[in-house]
Amino acid sequence: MSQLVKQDQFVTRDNVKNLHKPGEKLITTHCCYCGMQCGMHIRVEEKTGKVVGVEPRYDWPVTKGKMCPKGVTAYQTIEHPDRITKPLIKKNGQFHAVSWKEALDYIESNFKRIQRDHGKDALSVFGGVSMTNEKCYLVGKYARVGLGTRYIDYNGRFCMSSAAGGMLKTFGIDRGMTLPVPELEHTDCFFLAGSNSAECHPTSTQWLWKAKDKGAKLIVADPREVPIARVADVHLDLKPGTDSALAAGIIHLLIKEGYVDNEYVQERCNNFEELKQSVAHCTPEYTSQLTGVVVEKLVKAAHIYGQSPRSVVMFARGVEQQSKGVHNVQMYITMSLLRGMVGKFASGCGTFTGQGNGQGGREHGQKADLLPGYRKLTDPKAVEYISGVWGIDPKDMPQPGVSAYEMFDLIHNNTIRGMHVICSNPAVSAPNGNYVNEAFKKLDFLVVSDFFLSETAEHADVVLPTTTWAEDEGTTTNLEGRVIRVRKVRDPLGESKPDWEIVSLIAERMGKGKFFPYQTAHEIFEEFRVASKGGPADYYGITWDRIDKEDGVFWPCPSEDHPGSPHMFKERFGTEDGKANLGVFNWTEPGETQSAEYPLVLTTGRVVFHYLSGNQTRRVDFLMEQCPLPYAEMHPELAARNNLANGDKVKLTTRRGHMTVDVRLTKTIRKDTIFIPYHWGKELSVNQLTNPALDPYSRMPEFKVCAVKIEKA
Ligand SMILES: Nc1nc2c(c(=O)[nH]1)N[C@H]1C(S)=C(S)[C@@H](COP(=O)(O)OP(=O)(O)OC[C@H]3O[C@@H](n4cnc5c(=O)[nH]c(N)nc54)[C@H](O)[C@@H]3O)O[C@H]1N2
Ligand SMILES: Nc1nc2c(c(=O)[nH]1)N[C@H]1C(S)=C(S)[C@@H](COP(=O)(O)OP(=O)(O)OC[C@H]3O[C@@H](n4cnc5c(=O)[nH]c(N)nc54)[C@H](O)[C@@H]3O)O[C@H]1N2
Ligand code: SF4
Ligand SMILES: [Mo]
Repeated sequence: MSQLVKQDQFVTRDNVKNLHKPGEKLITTHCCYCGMQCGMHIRVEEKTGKVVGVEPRYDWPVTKGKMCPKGVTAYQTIEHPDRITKPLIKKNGQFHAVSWKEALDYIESNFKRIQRDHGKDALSVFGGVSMTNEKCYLVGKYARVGLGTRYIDYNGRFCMSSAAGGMLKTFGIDRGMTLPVPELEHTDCFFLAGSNSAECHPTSTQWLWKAKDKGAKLIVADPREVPIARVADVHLDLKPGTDSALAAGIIHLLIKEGYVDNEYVQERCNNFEELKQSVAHCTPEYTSQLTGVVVEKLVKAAHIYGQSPRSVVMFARGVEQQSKGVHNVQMYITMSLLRGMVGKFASGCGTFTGQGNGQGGREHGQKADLLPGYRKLTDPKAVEYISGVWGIDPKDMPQPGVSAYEMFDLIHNNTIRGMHVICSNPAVSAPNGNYVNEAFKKLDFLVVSDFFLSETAEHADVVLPTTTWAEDEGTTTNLEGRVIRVRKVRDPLGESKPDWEIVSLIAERMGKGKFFPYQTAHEIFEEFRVASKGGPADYYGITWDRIDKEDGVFWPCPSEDHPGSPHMFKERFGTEDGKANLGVFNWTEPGETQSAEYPLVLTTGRVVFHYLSGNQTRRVDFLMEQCPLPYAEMHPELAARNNLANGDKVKLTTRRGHMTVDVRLTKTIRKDTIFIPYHWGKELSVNQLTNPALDPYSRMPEFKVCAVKIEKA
């Protein structure tokens, strides 16, 4: 993609105003895809009730009428002919449409059989966060109360877990950004690390352009010269897997050149002496050796960053999806703390939340060790409180389970026999794909809830048709921590049902119906407000009415008269002593390093035209015309050394698998690195190659670094 792309090409312009025609109504909602959660209206023909298009919402304060190519075409998935509209049961390798009663009977008998023969924990749930808060909350309750299993985890483990881990360790609370997005306009310097924001959060760039027009500086750390790096003051083209060393090198210079805000650090941070010692040897020369970034660029970046009165450090999956992801995040946050930025106007740091509800979805109990409100399952008080809200005996609350990838290990060793996948497509998106697909084949019984038949659903015994985001109402929490409203645009297509209703129906079949009495999503929101009350992610003061009146409400918001928290950490941090814990540098190599046999680095990620496993965007004609297939992005010199030309087929092999794709030449990537986007399945899935080395704290797999060899195919 990158070479062809010009800045801002991805964002709709002001001339699309007022797209709707007479006879259409506009329903105000948000895009279903990324964490920007762009404000939009869906256009519905009044006479027929048909969904006919979208119109950006100009008065939405975060995105101001801008949208990207995925968002403006998302409406085409709502009534798409590929939608699954009836439950499907697989018999003799073929799917057959059946009634809901038949599907539920089948699930009930198999779930009960598995639990009778192998115990409660033989069932598992694999969730996702393209769902509303109400659904995410209920999926957690479904696993623990409805099925009574400890094994639940979700696709956010592959997404936000290292950011969460780094924030928790440093700040004591994990809320994606410490400042609201519109304030970015008033920043003097952006340090973007491992974020391809022009392609992945395209509507965020408008704030950066505004700031740049006023003279703001931009530093980008990425092995590729991503679109936004082309307007950077410094592009730090580091070798994948070396972020902690890069941050340590910058920190070394900040300390040496006197750019540290000593008063702030003394008053508000722990560990400064330990940090200082740990980076004492990180001279520009040493840093350059580890990262591959030339000394001049390191020094220039440190001076620009150190001299800026207001700065923002933002990071994304490039630094987080590593077996050292948490440490990387700690080190980048530490850069922001040393400058005294966190808690101040137009300054601070944050992560670009990935999925639409990547923030809210990780707070309410889909994670193996968390209960709603970001409570810890290992904390007896939290278990007691949530048991009270749910009306169960605390003794019946299951223990913490294992992380998303580790659930596949438990399938391989026969601990897990049945799984319900809700809102995820791990057959494409989990690392070490061959192993993961073998696990799906091995399962005794697999249920998948989706509205399109995904590669994961192809393995299923039962597929349950869910509604899209436009056929139900509820809330999501955007990348800022702002809780917003998603509205119902039309009735469920065919016999599809919202996820909250589906898990309630199964819970009822498992004899737990009295814990799932809901008639509407709003009733679930009201319960979950109470469940979050007093927890770190406190939503108690947020109501749907307030969200409508106030353009969203930021958590924490402990009471209805509390204004919400657009800024975090103004006076104290969320740690016990109220101080932030600076990172202490500890260099370790990525899980896999280059060798004579595997001499190159493979990294993976996204293109602007597709979303995640591609199960939605691969069905939109316009997006497929723009980007039909994956490819291997590589430098012309690397290609020439391997006798490869643009468009040739290249075979890539790692210790776990191989694949063949087209070569795409570009000078915007390091000469030792290859990039492949991951939005396709089966033989086109780059996850056949990726390394499941996990971060010890967050259990995030190393999607961003592995060792690879290439040959002409
Ligand atoms: N178009 C589009 N937008 C999306 C999505 C999508 O699928 N498509 N998905 C959404 C989701 S869920 C997410 S999580 C976000 C992801 O948003 P991003 O994290 O911005 O996207 P990625 O492409 O995964 O990775 C970002 C960059 O990391 C760089 N990188 C690779 N290795 C390293 C490294 O070792 N260090 C550093 N510093 N950088 C490295 C890559 O070159 C890449 O440009 O996007 C969201 N928005
Ligand atoms: N190699 C590599 N792999 C990666 C990454 C990478 O950078 N490189 N990034 C990782 C990241 S950050 C992420 S977030 C994961 C995402 O990976 P996945 O979880 O697989 O992402 P999606 O494609 O969004 O899968 C969601 C599925 O649920 C369906 N769906 C959408 N909305 C709903 C809903 O409301 N209810 C239900 N029941 N179904 C719904 C969609 O049709 C789709 O099939 O991939 C990870 N995998
Ligand atoms: S994908 Fe993200 S940036 Fe694009 S329209 Fe949707 S929410 Fe906005
Ligand atoms: Mo993600």
